[in-house]
Parts: sequence; structure tokens; C-alpha cells
Amino acid sequence: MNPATNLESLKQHEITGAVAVSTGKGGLPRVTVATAHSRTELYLHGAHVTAFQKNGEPPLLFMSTASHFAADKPIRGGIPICFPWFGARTGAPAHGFARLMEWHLAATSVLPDGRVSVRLRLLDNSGLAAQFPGKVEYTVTAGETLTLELHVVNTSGEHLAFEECLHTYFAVGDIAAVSVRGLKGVSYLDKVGEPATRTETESTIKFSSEVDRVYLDTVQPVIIEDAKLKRTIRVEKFHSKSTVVWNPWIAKAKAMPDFGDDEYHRMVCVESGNVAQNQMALTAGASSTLKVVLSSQLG
Ligand code: TA6
Repeated sequence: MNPATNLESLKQHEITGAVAVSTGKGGLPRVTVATAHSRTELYLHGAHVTAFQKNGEPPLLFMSTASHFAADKPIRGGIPICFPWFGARTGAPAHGFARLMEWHLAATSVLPDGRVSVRLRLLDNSGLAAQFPGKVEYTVTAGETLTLELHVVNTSGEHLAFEECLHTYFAVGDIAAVSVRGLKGVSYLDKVGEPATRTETESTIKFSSEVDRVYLDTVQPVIIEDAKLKRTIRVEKFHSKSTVVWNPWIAKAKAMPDFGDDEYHRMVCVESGNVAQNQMALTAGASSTLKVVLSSQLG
């Protein structure tokens, strides 16, 4: 379908004053959501939330100024959906194919409490997605908070295993003034240098070099304290046993063409999902919903 026709058909989901559909960067279809408390932006490409900002607050999400906006590349920043695998895979895209597919805009609605909900579906009509024997939907609900729900139904007649992770990039004033709380005592896979399994000994994690840790068997909320912006961010998750904490620091930042060399100062990833030993396993006909609620306050 050509972009103009596509856009016209997408506009059926617009809601005056709440949901608008337009052509975004790279000519990709973009949905913007306005509520009494916030503004959200998402692209159908990857069902990728690229912006969430509460009225009177700085943007909650980091977006790289060098990000691609192209059908064959992931967007750098916001909330990439890593699915149905996490990390590298020989001969296949890192973090799965979901963030490279154009998702179908299934429905939009204004809820009785004034929040606005956008529901998207991963169509199994092409490429690697056609090989995934499940129905996948993603619902983004915006208001004072941002709620993300990744819903998977095992429509195959057999056991279905997959990984899933909402790879959220948070905007911070200065990574040197950031601390992450809620992971003390949790075992993690340390992916920096020689891979190793360690246990978190700190009640607050601080950043002075590359950090790339997959915390396992943890269901607790994680708090991001940003002393520069004087903001506290809460990452609450449901049906998620894994939390990933990542900052690329200097060398990795330089090595990513879609990430500014100095952008590591202004972001931290706290990602919520089910990866590695926490991967999902659905029996025939079973379903799961990974849910994340992002909230913040200044002062
Ligand atoms: O979540 C951390 C991580 O797995 C890092 O190892 C790094 O690869 C990051 O994801 C970004 O991956 P991407 O494929 O988006 O460049």
C-alpha cells in the first residue's frame, strides 16, 4: 500500500484532541497522543514509542539525534520492543524482528479516566514474523503515567518459547548524577568484558563506566534517581522476571553510528522483560502479558 493510501486509512483511528496520525521522520507513519497530563509519540515501525513527556517535566525518554528512521533499521532510543529473542543471533537481527516490522494500528480509544490507549498488532505476513506461531499485540496507554502491555497468544498447537524485553531508554540530566535502586542482592549476567554471573551488592547502582547487566529472577520495581534533573522515575513491571541495566559509555557510544559520541551522558536503559533463563514458555493456546508502568516526579 502506498504511503498516502496507508496514511488515509490510518486516519480512521484519529480521535479529535487525543489521537492524530501523520507522516513522521523517514516518511514513517507516526501516531501522536495528547492527554490532559502528557504527550506521547509512537511509530508503527516497531510499534516504537519515541516520546513521552508529562506537562511541566522534561522528556521522560531519550531519543538519539543520530537515530535512523528507516524500514530496515531499528530506531535508537524511546522504547524498542525486543521480541521474540533478546541480544545477538547469528544470521538474524539483534533483539528479534519485532522492532523492524511495521505493526498494524488496530484501535485507539479514550478511557473513562481520560487516559488514551493505542493498540497495535504484529502481522505475521512477512519475513521472520511469518515464522512466529503466535498472535502478538501491544497496547500503549498514556496519561500521567505510561503503561505498556505486550500480549502474546500461543496459537500454535504446541509449546512456544520466546524472549521479550521493553528496552526503555530514559532521558537523564547527567549519567554521573544518576543512581538506580531496587536490585540489591539480585543475580545478574555481567556482559561487560568476559561474561560472568555476579550478585548485586549495591543498594544504589552508579555509573562511571560501561554497564550492561541482565538481572534475573527479579520482579521488583526499579527507581531511577536523577540528581541533575531532580527527577525520580519509577519502573514498575508485571509478569516480568528480568531487568536489564545498560549504559554504553564512551567506547560503545563511539561504535554505534546511530548514537552520538557524547549521548551516553544523557541516557540510561532500564529494561523490563523475560530473557535468558527467564525466557517465556507457553503451552498450546496459552497467553502472557508483559506489563510495564512508567511514572515520574520532580523535586
Ligand atoms: O540491553 C543492552 C543491550 O543488549 C546491549 O548489549 C546493547 O547491545 C544494547 O542492548 C543495544 O542493542 P542494539 O541492538 O539496539 O544496538
